[in-house]
Amino acid sequence: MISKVLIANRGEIALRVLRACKELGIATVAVHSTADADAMHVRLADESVCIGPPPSRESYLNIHQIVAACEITGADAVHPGYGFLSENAKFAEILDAHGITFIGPTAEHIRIMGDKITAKQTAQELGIPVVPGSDGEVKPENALEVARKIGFPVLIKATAGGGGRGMKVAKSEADLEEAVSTARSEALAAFGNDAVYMEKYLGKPRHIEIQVVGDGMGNAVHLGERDCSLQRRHQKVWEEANSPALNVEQRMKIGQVCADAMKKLKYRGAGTIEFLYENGEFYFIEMNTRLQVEHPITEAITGIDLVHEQIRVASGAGLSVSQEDIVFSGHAIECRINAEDPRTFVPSPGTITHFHAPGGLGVRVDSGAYQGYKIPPYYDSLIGKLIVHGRTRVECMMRLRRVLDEFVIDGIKTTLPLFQDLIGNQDIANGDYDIHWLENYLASKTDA
Ligand code: MV4
Repeated sequence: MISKVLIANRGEIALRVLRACKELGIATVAVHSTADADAMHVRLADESVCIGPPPSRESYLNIHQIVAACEITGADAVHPGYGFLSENAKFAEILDAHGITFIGPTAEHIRIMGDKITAKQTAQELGIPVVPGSDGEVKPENALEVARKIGFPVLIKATAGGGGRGMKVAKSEADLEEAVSTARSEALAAFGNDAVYMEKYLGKPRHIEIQVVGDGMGNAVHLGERDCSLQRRHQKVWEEANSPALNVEQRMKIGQVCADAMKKLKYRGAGTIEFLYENGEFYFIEMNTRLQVEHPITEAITGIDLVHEQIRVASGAGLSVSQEDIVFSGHAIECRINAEDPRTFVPSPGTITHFHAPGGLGVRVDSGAYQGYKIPPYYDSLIGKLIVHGRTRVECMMRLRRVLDEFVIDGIKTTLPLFQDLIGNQDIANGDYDIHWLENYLASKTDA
């Protein structure tokens, strides 16, 4: 059994994990940089340890400091949250070597899915549909032959990339050589690994991801999908569960394919299998071996606490639910609230002078912000997530509109006005959008 969890993260996700630990009667240790000494999760934790100065590489990414904090406090488990060290296989191995439970997958599975070529090969072996493409790495000498087999347009991707980093489109043979060499040199510069692979480029897909949880012993369940197509520069802005594009049969089918794959893999912990969805077909692109920012909308429609499940599985207690126990009810939408100018998206750190979170049936606000809190400039600009649930998508949208008008955050600029704009848009009301819709919409507004 786990008795004390060190939360190796900050901001809203650190608070979210802390809440799950407290509900399970588990002691909590917060770690923070000198810039986060006043953070909400530090105030609410049983103990806290300052692990360094503001820069992430000297604090939240500093494995030695985090392990030392475990030793000092006697924490017997670490929850990594998302980002930072959450998908760092070396970190998972180091914790294992110290006899500290890593609340997440095995280092082996983190490594397999972190390399996008081995991730895709593994997905295919497990029976998950993938994007047509190269069978492994592509080099300048075989790129043309591979591209002709796939058919243009093709997309060149870095195997060490992910999240949209290091991708290059080649529309025709004329573009190919430069696209491959540019992708390789950018991958080498960004990730220290120049290996690239090639896929058929899908023009107008949706981004639909499946939530899975495995117990590491061959049991696994799926918790439905999330539609994350509304993104700007690979940053998700608005996510929905269910996807407006799927029906129940499609949901159950792709969900079962993913759950069966995780059983075969003996996957341990929470994971997200990412697909592009186009013309009724799913195409695997990546798997994330961590809890995702947008997990609360899945919790809203299933009633299952995903961090409880992560902690149960990490302690060897197995899943609390079988697939038959999981009932999907209603519709949920998450809006990511960033401390940014709503038009230019330029970060807007500073002190929050007024903070009033909305409430009522089906309303959840995951945020560590409070009146008087100073948003530091050192980290990403997410200051909170607004999650709204309704029995139907229409009810959810009606509630979201009311909640957006009730939310007060003064003293800094936030992206709340963007959502007040989107909630009144006809395409959004119809759920009629793909991965390019938001950037096209924003571009049309600045052109106007
Ligand atoms: C693609 C694609 C089109 N065709 N792969 C971007 C981030 C990473 N998850 C994979 N991404 C894409 N892969 C093929 N074969 C388009 C994207 C993409 C994208 C995917 C999901 C959500 C937003 C996106 C924005 C731009 C490009």
